[in-house]
Amino acid sequence: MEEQYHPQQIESQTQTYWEKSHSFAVKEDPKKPKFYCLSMFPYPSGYLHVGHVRNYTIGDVIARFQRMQGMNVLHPIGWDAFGLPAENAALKHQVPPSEWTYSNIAHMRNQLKSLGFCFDWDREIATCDASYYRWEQWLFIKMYEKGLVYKKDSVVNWDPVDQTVLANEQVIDGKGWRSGAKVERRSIPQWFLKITDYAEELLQSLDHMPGWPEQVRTMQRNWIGRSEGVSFSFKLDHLNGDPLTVYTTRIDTLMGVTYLAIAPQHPLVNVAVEQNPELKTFVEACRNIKVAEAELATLEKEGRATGLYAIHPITQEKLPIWVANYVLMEYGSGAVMAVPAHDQRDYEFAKKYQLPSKAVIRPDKETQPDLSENAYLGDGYLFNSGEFDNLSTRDALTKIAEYLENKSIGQRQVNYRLRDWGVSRQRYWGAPIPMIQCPSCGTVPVPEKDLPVVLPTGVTPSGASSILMQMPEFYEVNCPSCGQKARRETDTFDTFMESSWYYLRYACPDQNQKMFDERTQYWAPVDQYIGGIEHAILHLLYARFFHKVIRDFGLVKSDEPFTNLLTQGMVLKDGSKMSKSKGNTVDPQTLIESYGADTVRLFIMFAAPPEQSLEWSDTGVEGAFRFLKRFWRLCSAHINENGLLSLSFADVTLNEKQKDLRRLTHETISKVTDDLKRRYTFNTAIAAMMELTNAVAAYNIENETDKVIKQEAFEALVLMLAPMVPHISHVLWKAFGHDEAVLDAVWPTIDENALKRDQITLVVQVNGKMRANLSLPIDVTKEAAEQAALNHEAVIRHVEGKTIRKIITVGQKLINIVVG
Ligand code: ANZ
Ligand code: ZN
Repeated sequence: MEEQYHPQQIESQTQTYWEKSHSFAVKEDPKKPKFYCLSMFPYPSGYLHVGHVRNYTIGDVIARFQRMQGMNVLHPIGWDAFGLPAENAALKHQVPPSEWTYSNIAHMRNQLKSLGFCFDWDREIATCDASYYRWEQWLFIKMYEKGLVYKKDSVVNWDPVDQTVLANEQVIDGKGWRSGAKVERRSIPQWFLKITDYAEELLQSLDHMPGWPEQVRTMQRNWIGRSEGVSFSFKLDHLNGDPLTVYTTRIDTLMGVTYLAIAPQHPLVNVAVEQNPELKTFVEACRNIKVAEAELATLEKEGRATGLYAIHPITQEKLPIWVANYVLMEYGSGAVMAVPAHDQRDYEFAKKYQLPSKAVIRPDKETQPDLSENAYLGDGYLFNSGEFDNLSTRDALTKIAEYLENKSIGQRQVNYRLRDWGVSRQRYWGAPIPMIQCPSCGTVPVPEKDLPVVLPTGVTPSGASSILMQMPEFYEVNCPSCGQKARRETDTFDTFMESSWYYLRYACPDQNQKMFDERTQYWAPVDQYIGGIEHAILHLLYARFFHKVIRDFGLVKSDEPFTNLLTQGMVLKDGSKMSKSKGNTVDPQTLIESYGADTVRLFIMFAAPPEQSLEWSDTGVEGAFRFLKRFWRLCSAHINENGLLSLSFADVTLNEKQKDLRRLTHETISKVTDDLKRRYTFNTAIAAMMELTNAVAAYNIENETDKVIKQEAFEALVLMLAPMVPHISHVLWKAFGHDEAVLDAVWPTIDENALKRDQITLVVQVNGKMRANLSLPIDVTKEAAEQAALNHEAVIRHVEGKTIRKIITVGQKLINIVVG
């Protein structure tokens, strides 16, 4: 056989074989255990980047390994094909977004194939196909009927020059990306999904997801942000309007309230503004700035007195009401009871505007809280609190809540930081929202028989705003209910909608009568999901939400979509993230062309464990290439020199050298199996295989049995390398005389007999310094081992003339002789 390694030839030959034999197609088989392995699908931007290659290589290795373990493996791929970049590219190059998208898909599909990924291409989906999004529209209508969908006014970024709504990423320094005009905030009606109905379950399930990294679960917990508190009201002084409701998690500080703060959008502000033009200016300025929750703590606190007062429910004291920029309208009731002594934001605000502060919690019953620099946030005991004095903060939380509940002033309440999911986008390149607005009937969902609402393709945008709004042939419809002239919704879905259920559709992509069928029951849930940490919150939370909704519609049985989650680390170059703007990207295509896909795959899996960041290294790539070249040469030389032998050891007695190589072979199988199955430390698996390769290379053949033993090691290596470097393994496996393809071969089994040792290696130290290595029978006694150590000439030299004070023996590993 050929002695030189020719990756291009090997890879194209192997890929042709896979294609012809339809090797990656998978069928449901109830007799076989299933394994669903999924890497997050890509956005078809045009070219694969190294991050993609890492993502799909990890998934491919797991899928191939599980297949060799006898599992029925589903390993699909598709395209997250809607989204803004297609519209931007369309504007720039004057091509329809659909054309741009599908030609990118065609190119990237070839790139994926050239990397040898074992995707079942029969199941490929593109979310911009009407055959895909029709079921999303169907589900949305089902959710609408169930009360999980509603319409509400919500703020968008409005570009006054381009007369269009901008996505957040199109707003640069507060200005429109194309027009440069100052972006305004406008409130327009938009569709929302009631994810908050599932907040509690989404939170609770996190406790029962051992296959997810703790870090991701924590991020999701924080995002859901459950808090337990009290909601209660303050009567207003001299005003007979509604009382002012606040939400607090620290009702124990009730007696320390010195003012109230309300959000600039709070309805009560409108009352105050009427008499106060200066206040009006302030409030309007605040309303033009969107404050993200993360900024609240560091935000420069601003506020104005409203001139209104409220009455403290217990002391009946008059408290001023302020408008403050650090209070969010969207959380709790949009109003807070301010306690400068015990809340840091209130502390800073009170300091700035010289509002009074009253301490009511002290660390113990003698010490005053230190308020010189910061609020006192800790636990302790109440004081200055009348009948509640001396209660611990813990007890006070219950006692005061009960007090307010008994007087019907307030009630305990659970709040979530999680907001409902706004899914409307004023964009063209997305799935149309299947709704119709009729002047007489109001909102009417598109009837099921009229689905899908197909997005018109083949059109090229001429300006920044959505083409749909300029297409009467799209939006002029008759009301499905009364037949009158009505208007179709021109907003499209947030693209997170498509990625929230695609993993279920891979099970039955050709089903055109319903969303899912019994094949979905067979494959769901995903056993192993792989993707970037940047999706830790939104994508994964939305998919979990959809899964539970779909379960409640009776379409799947499991409670969660992804049993195990692996979040892959970033690919870095010279210590920083690869990016076009930094000019430090690596093009996978060039690497494949010069080294072959197997080298790229091997380097990526060897350079770092999957969850850590991977530092790109050209010498590392070279090293991977050299290893494959050498491995090929060793295998071909072995076959050319020795021919093929049958691997049988039944009636031969092995010598020590032979036993050693067999032991190493089977120890390596054991280690690699564990690394690939349980630990996902592919790098250490590869290191172990490289060590075994070195041992085989150094092994001299002296008789027929040596040949067999060497071949056993080679064949085990070919099988174990197959998930990582499937092309070279495919060809070598055939060369070792096997009829079946390596991807269908059975993973090597461990021969327990080969692992047994009849010798141990003992390290002998004198005063902690290594002096000798002893090879002794495994059943040697402690005394005999110590005697053998003392008899060793190197030991004698260091012990001579000295007194032996102590001999310390550590298992069958080490003997330390202490002399003085
Ligand atoms: C009084 C108080 C005293 C508070 C104290 C804290 C410490 P979590 O735990 O995140 O739910 N808050 C309530 N609604 C708010 C809003 N719309 N915008 C900004 N802040 C708001 O936070 C609840 C706490 O955040 C509440 O408890 C309230 O301040 C504030 F020593 O009430 B606290
Ligand atoms: Zn109607």
